[in-house]
Amino acid sequence: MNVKQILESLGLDKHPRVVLGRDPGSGYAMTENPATGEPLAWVKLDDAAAYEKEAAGAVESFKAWREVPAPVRGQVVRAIGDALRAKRDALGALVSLEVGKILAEGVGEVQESIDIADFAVGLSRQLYGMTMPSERRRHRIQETWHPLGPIGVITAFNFPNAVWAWNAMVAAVCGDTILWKPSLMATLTAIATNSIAAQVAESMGHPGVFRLVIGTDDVVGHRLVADKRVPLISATGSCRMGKAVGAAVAQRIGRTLLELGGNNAVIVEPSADLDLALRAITFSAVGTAGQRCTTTRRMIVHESIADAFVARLAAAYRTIKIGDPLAEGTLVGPLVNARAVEGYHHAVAEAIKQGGTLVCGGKAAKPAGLAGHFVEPTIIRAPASNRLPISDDETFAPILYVFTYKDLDDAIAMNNRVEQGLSSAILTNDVRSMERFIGPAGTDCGLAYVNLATSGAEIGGAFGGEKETGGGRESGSDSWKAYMRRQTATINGGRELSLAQGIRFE
Ligand code: UN1
Repeated sequence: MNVKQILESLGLDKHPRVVLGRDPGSGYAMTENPATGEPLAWVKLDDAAAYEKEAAGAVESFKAWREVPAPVRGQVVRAIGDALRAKRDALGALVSLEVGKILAEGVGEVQESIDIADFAVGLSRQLYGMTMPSERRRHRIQETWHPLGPIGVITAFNFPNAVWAWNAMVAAVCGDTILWKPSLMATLTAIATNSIAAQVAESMGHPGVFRLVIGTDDVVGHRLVADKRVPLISATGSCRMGKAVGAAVAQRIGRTLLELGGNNAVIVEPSADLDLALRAITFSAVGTAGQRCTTTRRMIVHESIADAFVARLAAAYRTIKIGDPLAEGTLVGPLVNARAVEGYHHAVAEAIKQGGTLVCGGKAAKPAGLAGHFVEPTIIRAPASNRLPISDDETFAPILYVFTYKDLDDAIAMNNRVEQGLSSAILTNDVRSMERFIGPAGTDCGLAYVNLATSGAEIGGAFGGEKETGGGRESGSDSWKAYMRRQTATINGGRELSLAQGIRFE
């Protein structure tokens, strides 16, 4: 599909807030094709009044939606899943076009949204509460999970479809309405995605459940975060952004669900299947051009195998095809914009200044005919001291820092040394090492992988991390509880008043 076909297949060429081919001036944001550096479209921004209209609308729609039985809400989500299935390839291509991930990953991302829709359909019949025995005769206690309210969902550019779905599909079956503020770098994907969900819901008699607010932080972001009508803000992005959002929402005693930066490491043991390790680490380190929160950024490899393994990894890196994300055979597309390329160059220069050795990569890439934001996947070895301060930062680019270890405890300490706590992995065939790594004194991250690398979670588990990653859990397992309010009801089925704790009040 070419650009025109992709936009047309999703109705974006006719969408009232999208302008193609000319800059309409102020009040619009340009979204760029990162592979060419050229504008794709201009998207109308919401002003304060437009925000207010959507926020007030989300409150109104919530009043009706919360009383729709959860399994019926599940049927709406089922139909949205089907609509996403029907549009999967087109939406996946749009994701590739707008944020530069390769087509297989763009389509994979929409598949992730379909998967969470399926999960949410089942969940709609399983919003279980507990009952517990009362200490009083003929009394009983039950917990019920009720819809929470309009949910603010703030998403980053790198998963412009799936991270919305993790939140929106689950929140919708929980009876919440969704106010989505997407990244300004991925507005077309957001418009296409939200339109699909909103149209399906509306056609089934439930207008206004899925809403989109597009705007700058000053106009839309700050309003959403400060909005007392929005009891939960679920935000994905940098640790810096999350600290600001967390503080602002805490000011009004609102709830947050934060999924922030990662600085994910893999430990490679001498016992590991190194062929498997090579493929797993390459995918996690260079996939999505290093722009996943789960990207492998650090490799901690046993000193006895380090030289040979790094050489093999570098040889694999040199064969990676960098280029048009929509073209078959490409494994690495562009970074999202020119600023990301600056961040890459800065990190590479700092690492070298700090005593790191460039093993491969380190430069901008220039695939034929494309003037976009391409860089070479890069491996940098830390000095023997294992000190490389730049590796403490999350640079959203395909840079892998290599450290060595002698003793597994030291490797685990290195894994845990950073401020972030999202994902981690060990490649080993030694059960004791595995158990140590995933045990209570092992990795401190929310996600732990064995004989896989750090990216590519399935939707069924709870996704998120500790420390500066924010502590939130999204997607599967019991993450749904974040989107509901718990009521503990005590019911007296008898004729007597008896007080808890045996208190007599006569
Ligand atoms: C993200 O980068 O914000 O585990 C999410 C993964 C994907 C999700 C990444 N399923 O890599």
